[in-house]
Amino acid sequence: MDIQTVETGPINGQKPGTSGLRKKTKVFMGPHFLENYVQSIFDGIGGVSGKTLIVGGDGRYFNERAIQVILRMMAANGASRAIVGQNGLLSTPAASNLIRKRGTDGGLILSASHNPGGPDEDFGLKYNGPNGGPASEGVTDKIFARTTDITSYKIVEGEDVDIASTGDKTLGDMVVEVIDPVADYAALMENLFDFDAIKGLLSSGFTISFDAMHAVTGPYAKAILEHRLGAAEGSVVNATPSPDFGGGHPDPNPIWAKELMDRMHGPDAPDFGAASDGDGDRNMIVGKGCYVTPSDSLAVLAANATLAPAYRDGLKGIARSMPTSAAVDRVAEKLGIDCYETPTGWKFFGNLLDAGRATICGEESAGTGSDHVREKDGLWAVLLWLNILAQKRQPVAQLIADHWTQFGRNYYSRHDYEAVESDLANRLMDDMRTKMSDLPGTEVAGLKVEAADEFSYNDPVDGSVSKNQGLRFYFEGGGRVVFRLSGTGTEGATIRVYIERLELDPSAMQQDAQEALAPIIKAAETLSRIRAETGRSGPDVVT
Ligand code: VG1
Ligand code: CO
Repeated sequence: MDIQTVETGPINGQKPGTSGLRKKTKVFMGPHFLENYVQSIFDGIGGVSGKTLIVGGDGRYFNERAIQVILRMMAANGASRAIVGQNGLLSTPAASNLIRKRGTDGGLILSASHNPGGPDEDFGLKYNGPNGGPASEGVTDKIFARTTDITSYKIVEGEDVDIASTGDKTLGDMVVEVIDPVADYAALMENLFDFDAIKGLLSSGFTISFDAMHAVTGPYAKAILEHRLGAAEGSVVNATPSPDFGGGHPDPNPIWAKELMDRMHGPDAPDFGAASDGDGDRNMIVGKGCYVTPSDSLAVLAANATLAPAYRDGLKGIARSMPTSAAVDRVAEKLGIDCYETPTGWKFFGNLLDAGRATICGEESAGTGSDHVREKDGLWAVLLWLNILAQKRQPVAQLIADHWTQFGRNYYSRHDYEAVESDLANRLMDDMRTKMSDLPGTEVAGLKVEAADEFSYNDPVDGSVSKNQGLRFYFEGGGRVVFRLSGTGTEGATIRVYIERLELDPSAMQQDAQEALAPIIKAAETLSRIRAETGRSGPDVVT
C-alpha cells in the first residue's frame, strides 16, 4: 500500500457549527480543504488506527468524490474497516443506527442537511461518536484545534473503491463493506412501531403523501411506507435522490415544501402529509388542511407516545431546545416527568439520552427523535404519528384541537432574516445584550417585560457549560421572544427570531398564528431594530 504524507498548512474557517462543518461546495472542493478537515477529525478523536467507521451521506453533489477521499485517508491512517452505504447514501438517522448496531468507533456523515446542494450550493461533513450522536462540544473543540495547527495529512494512492454494489471490498489493508442503506433502519422501525396497526389504517382508505424532496429519504420512505406498510404506490413523491435535490431546497417547512402544502390544502387532499429534509433527520407534518408546527408535533407525540409499542412503558423524560415552544413542558408536567431545556443542536441531547434521563427530544426546526438513535429522525416521527393515528382514528386537525383544549395552545412562529451582513448582525445582537438587564419591569411596544437573559446551559450529566446560546425576553402573560444567530449558514449571518405566546382560553385557539403573535412581533422589532437596520420589510422565511 502506497501511503503518502502530504504537507499542508492550516486553512481558516474550519470551525464546526451547530451540526458539523458546512461550506459552499466549491470551498470544500478547494485544495486540501476536505483532506485537512478529515485529518483533523482523525487526529481530534485520537487517531483511527484499528478502528471502524460508518461512512455515508445525503447524495448531494460531491458526496461520492468526498467518500473516495475519506476512504483513502482512513486506509492511510490505519483504519481496519469502513462500512459504507451503497452509492454513498445513508440518512443521518440510519448512520446513527448503524454506529450503534455495529458498535463502531463512530461515523462520518456527509451532508449540509436542509441547505441546497450543487456545485454552487452547500456541502458539509460531521463526525458522530460511538454513541451514534453528533460529537460533543469537547470533541469538536479538539477537531477545530487541530485544523489550526495541522502540518500534513495521510492518503493512499489507488483506484476508486466500487461502492455501487454491496459486499466487502479492500483498500490496502482496510476492508470496505458496502451495505444496503435501508435494511437495518427499516428493521429498527419495525421493532419500534405497530406495523400491523399502521397497515390496517392504510388499508382502511386513509391516504398519505410523503414528499422526500429529491433527497435521501426517498428510498427509505418507499421501502417502509409503500412496500412494507402498503401505502398506495405514488404516496411517496420526489423519491429519487438527486445531487442538487431537483434544484430545490430540501427544507421541510411551509415555504420550501410548498408543493406538499398546496396538495394538503387542495380539494383532493390526502388525510396525512409529511416531508423530510436533505439528510432525513427533519420532518414536517400536515393534516388535511392543517399544518402542525414542529413544537406542537413534539407535544402531541410526547402526550400519545405510549400508543406505540416502543414507548408503552412510558417516557423517562423529555428534552427540547430552548427556542422550541413550551407546549411539551405542560405535557411533561401532566405525565410527572422531567423536561430539560437545552441549547439548539442535537448534540446537546446526547448526554440526556445516554444517561436515560430523556426518551423523546425535539426542536422547533422540525427535528424530533427518541432514544432509539442519537440523531433526530424524520421518518421515525412520521411513523409515530401514523401509529398514534392508527389507534385514535381521528383526523389530524381534531387531534390537535383536542390537544390544545386539554393543554392550552402555544402560538408559535420563527422569523428568519437570511444573509444579513455579519458585522451588522453581530452589532444588533450586541446592542440587545447591552440593554437587556435594564428591561425587566419596563414596557416595550406596550408589553411589560418580566425577565430578560442570555441562555447558558449547564449540562446536568457532565457538568459542562455552554454560554451565549440565545437572547431571551419574557413578557407578562406568557409571551416570549428569543434571538439567536444561526450556526449552519454558509453566507453572511442568519438572524432567527422565535416568537411564542401561551393561550389558555379555549375560545381563542383557532386564530392565525401571525395575528395572534402580532403584539410580540412588534415588540421584537422594537427590541432588535432588525427591519430598521437591515432595511428589509420582513423576514425571508416564516415557519
Ligand atoms: C439549525 C436549527 C437547529 C438544528 C440544526 C441542524 O441550526 O435551528 O435546530 O439542530 O439546524 O439541523 P441553526 O444554528 O442554523 O439555527 V439539520 O437537519 O440542518 O442537520
Ligand atoms: Co437535517
